[in-house]
Amino acid sequence: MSEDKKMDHQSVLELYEKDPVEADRVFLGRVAHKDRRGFLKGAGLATLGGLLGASIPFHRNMPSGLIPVALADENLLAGKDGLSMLNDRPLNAETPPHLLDDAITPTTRHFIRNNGIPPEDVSPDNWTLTIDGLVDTPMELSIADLKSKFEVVTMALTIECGGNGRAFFNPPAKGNQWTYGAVACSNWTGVRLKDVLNAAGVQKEAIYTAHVGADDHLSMKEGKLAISRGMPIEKALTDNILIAFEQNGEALHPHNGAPLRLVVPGWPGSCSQKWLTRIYLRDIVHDGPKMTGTAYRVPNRPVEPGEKVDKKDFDIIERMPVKSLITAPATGATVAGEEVEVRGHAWSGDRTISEVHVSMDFGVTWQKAELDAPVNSGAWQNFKTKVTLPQKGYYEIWAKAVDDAGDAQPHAINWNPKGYLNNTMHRVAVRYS
Ligand SMILES: Nc1nc2c(c(=O)[nH]1)N[C@H]1C(S)=C(S)[C@@H](COP(=O)(O)O)O[C@H]1N2
Ligand SMILES: [Mo]
Repeated sequence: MSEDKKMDHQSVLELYEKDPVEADRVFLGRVAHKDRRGFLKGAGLATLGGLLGASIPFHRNMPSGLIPVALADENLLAGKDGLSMLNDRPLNAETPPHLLDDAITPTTRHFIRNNGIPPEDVSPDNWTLTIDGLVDTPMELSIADLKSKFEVVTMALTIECGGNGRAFFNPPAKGNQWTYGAVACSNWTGVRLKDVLNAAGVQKEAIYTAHVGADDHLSMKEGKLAISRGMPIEKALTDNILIAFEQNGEALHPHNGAPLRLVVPGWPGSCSQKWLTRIYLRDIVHDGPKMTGTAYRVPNRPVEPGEKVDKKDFDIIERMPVKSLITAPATGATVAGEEVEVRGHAWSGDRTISEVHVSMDFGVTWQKAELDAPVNSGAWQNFKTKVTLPQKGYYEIWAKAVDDAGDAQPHAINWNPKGYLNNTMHRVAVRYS
């Protein structure tokens, strides 16, 4: 924030002098590719004028944080609809719950969680995926190879960021302050990871996958990865993990990993490597960026809110916990009649949801909602019910999902230092007037 303030008083040229990468971000709405980093530098105003198709008589008045409206189609959230931006570098944006009402999340409403800077050239024709490490036959596959050599399947798969709900941690946890909307269930078309790994021949020493994407680290240092996570080989060989090249019947959105990504439903979103270029098999637990330390890990024992926990007491997060989201009514809604339809989705890691209960009296009484079966394994389940509000006034609608192992959503956050796995019940405010 204070940095932004300082920059307001610099001219365009000064900003390019001092920090060309930041200047690109400010003026182009993104960071230019490494070969063209700071490309307005030197040419400066003339180039900016060129982009705008005119000189800028009042350029001295332009606050440097101002993106010229004429460049607005370079908008960071182009192709997205109604998302709220939590951070612009790296780009992180979540979707308000009422915009997640569809059974299948439209691409325009699929959240964005970037750890680094997305690649610029995402043409599907030049893309290759390398499968190597502890496999019998290392492979380099184009997207056309994937389509022709393996069965192509379409599945609805839920991706939820491990940090969804972090905003409600007390004491707060550092990181993106996701509220509810770092979750989505798009239709993904691709090939099964399992089929590709089996074709390469999984060697018996292989215990873990390692995923590599083409995005740059925030530092833009050549070869430095923003994130590289993996999963146990048994998980990687399950049926519902896709190497996807289509999202809702079209090319992937550039921020959702175009042209190729992993989709690992039920586990932290970070397993679902975007801009996927390589998967290698290892005989150790993968130790790439954001696999080690306390990243995507929680204490292996109950801790008190605010407690300092030794690194060695953290375990890697595997399946995500049971959770639900109320997508209608929108919180803050005013309803005219006593009968209100409540809708939403529920999901639980690798399990299925067996029941969703809804309350409108602060959890004293509950009614069972109608619950759909998942359209396939890895998809969230839709629920709906009608509640009857006894008289005019303020109500809270709560939802509580229960999974097939009997786990239910808690009231209180299971606090952990990094702010992961908040699966507390969703509450929405409704006024009947
Ligand atoms: N290459 C790459 N893959 C990535 C990430 C990333 O920063 N780079 N972010 C991960 C995280 S933390 C999440 S939650 C999901 C989010 O997927 P989405 O942005 O398509 O919603 O992508 C994962 N895959
Ligand atoms: Mo994430």
